[in-house]
Amino acid sequence: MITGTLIALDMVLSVVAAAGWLGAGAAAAGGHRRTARIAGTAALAVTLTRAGTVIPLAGAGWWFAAEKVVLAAPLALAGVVVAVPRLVRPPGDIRRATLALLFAGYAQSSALLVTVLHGYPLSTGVVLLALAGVAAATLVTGRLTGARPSRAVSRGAGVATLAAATAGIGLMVDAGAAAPVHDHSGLSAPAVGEPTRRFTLTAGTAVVKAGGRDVAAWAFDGRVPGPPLTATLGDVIEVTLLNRDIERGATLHWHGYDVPNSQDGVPGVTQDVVLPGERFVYRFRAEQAGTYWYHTHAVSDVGVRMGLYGTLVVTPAGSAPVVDVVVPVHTLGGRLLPDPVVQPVSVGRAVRLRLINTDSGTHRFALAGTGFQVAAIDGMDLRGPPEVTETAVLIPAGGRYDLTFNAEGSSVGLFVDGRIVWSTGPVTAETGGWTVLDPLTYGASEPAPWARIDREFTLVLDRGLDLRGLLPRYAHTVNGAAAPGIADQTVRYGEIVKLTIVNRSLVAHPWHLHGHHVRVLRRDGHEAQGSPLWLDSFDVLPGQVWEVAFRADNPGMWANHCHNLPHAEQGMTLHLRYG
Ligand SMILES: [Cu+2]
Repeated sequence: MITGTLIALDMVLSVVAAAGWLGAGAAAAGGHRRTARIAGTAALAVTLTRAGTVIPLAGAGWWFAAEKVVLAAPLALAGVVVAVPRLVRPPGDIRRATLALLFAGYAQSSALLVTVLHGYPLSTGVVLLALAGVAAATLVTGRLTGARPSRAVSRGAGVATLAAATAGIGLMVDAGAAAPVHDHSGLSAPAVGEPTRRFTLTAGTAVVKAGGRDVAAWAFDGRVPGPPLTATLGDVIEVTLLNRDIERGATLHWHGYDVPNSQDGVPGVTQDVVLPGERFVYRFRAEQAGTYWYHTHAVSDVGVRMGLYGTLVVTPAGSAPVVDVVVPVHTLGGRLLPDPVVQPVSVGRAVRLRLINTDSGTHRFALAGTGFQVAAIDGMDLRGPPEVTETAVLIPAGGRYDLTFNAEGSSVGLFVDGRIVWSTGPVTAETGGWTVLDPLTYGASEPAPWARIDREFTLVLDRGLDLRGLLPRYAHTVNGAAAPGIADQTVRYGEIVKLTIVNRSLVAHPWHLHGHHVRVLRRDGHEAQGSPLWLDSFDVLPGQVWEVAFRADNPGMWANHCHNLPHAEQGMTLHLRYG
């Protein structure tokens, strides 16, 4: 069973176990002997069954099971030890079993809350809070049911509960006090020479057509996507951003383009947000050929979704002529863009489809009517890509795939999630059952350009309660913390840095490091076997562990975040800084 399924299954089992124990306790309190025994026995069975999920989870990685082994298992065991005698030999009056059964329920629930609200890593504070919760609930129940222990025990337990709760809260607040403060005042744009490609993009509110309907949008130059930017390798690109009336501000981030830090377009980190009436000039040299895109990084979850994005394609000088088709896929006002296009291509012409996913979730692309090669991923050419047919590709949020083929007599059609978006003529195809390409086993391998790792970081992705703001929020977390409270990752120039990214949540997280392409080393412990993969956006699915590495060769302060942009805005953002 895959780890993601185990995580979900274990969650279901713990909910059922907690509900079973609490239900048994409630039934006992009501004097329902039979119901109490049935519910209690079922809860016992489910509690013990969890060994079958927790042990393999621990085997898949300590991150997946730490709090289950350290806290949930002992608590569950304590519940079983206390409750089982009351189930095996129930007292004459079943109401006298209430406290024992409820104790087992509190123990289960408390551990479940730790998994749901806190996750990894487990801290002493959280353990103390969990224990205090169980003790307090048991004491209160004891009082209410009259099964109360002696006054001394009760007073002692009360004091212990209070102390544990205080210590727990204290430790959590303390952990939150280390929030980093970013200073980006020292960064400036490097001189890169005279611009050879000049563009101006004006951000503003607009009404645009999507799927034949008028949709309220935020747009560059009144269109979604914004104007396509193209350049030749070696050009100096200069883009002036004007904000006409986007009240919440705008910037330009060059997704996947490893620009100097000062040009990266992250408000509060590399520049100030560009407010209505203001402007910002970006300038950088086109040093990477390939398929990229630009988008606002100000309130990015809203701004990008509303339409503040466009494409950036850089081609090598003198490259062979091809039919070059850029397909940025986006969901605007519930409608999938682009509208379907029919573009006849004469026989013998080479075609390059540049597929770009500008949404926050994964899209499935399928090319019907021809064999094709995946020539590049995230702007980087693949090595020795073989031709495939009837194969779909999954492109994560922010990711790009370049598909190439030679036009022959028959029509070719590109489908996105089963809907045609581009074709050379009439095409019908059922692509839903096609195999999905795994880029880790596609193309010809090549050893990594380094033989050492200088520094390692682990990022455990999860959900958790964030208490640092004015209002508590259920954040998307990294290592148990949410932005801006996640510690910076500090590297030195020239180091080879390895990131291990672990997803212990129930949803996919498309990971995106700014300013660098990372090379995929391993996924779930298996070596990447195909062409070297240099990615800037990759889906870390529930239960997956990705090991990637990069050379720290682009100094500055870089965002490192989930590209499901609502996740990023709800905490899943940290920073890589050069020290
Ligand atoms: Cu995410």
